[in-house]
Amino acid sequence: MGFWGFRLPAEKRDHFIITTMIVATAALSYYAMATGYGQVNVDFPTNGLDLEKAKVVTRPIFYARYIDWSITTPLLLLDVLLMAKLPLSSTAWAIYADLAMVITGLIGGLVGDSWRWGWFALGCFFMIAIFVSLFVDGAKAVAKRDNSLSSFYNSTVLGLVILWTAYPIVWAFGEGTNQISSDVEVYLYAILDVLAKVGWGGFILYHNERLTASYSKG
Ligand code: RET
Repeated sequence: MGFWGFRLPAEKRDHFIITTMIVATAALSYYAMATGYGQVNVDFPTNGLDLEKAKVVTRPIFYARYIDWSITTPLLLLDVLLMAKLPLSSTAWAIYADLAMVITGLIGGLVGDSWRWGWFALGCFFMIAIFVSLFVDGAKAVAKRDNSLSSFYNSTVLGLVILWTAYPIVWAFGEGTNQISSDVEVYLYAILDVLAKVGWGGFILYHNERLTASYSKG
């Protein structure tokens, strides 16, 4: 994909370069996980804060995934933020909230006791903050900048919201409560990653001409 991108004139390359970086990062992270790296075993009680008394379960936490997300999710956001061309402060806020969401999720996964739910709640707060920036500020900015792009922008943001919301659900049943095994969790995240990176990113690339034509307008 990246190679096609380099054959395009510079002003049409943005989404290709972003998607190449996303897919390359995912490949590195899956390579690490497939070869047994990028994971730690965490002991956590399934029924309370007290590690001494509770039933303790050991579960692998794939921290490589969070390193992957901390690089790829800001890039995915950039795909839509490019359309909105928000002021730098709003773009920086969305990216900050995104990193905070991933890092609080990682800490939550590593914390052994029920305090992990505090980290999870913070992660959800940041995810909602991103959605608000995209749906409220971003949507207004696109409508003002190039109204003909509005419905495309809104559907890509809606797709993002639906796909991203599935991640904390998998987290809650997997890392959070151990209701689903680590193997099933690996499959579910893999499906979501393919949809969010290749499916969603590919949809944006498919519309690259139209998007870059709009950017050159201002
Ligand atoms: C965590 C747990 C803490 C609360 C929330 C989470 C959200 C994660 C998301 C991940 C998205 C990843 C993508 C990867 C694709 O390449 C960290 C699971 C809200 C939204 C889109």
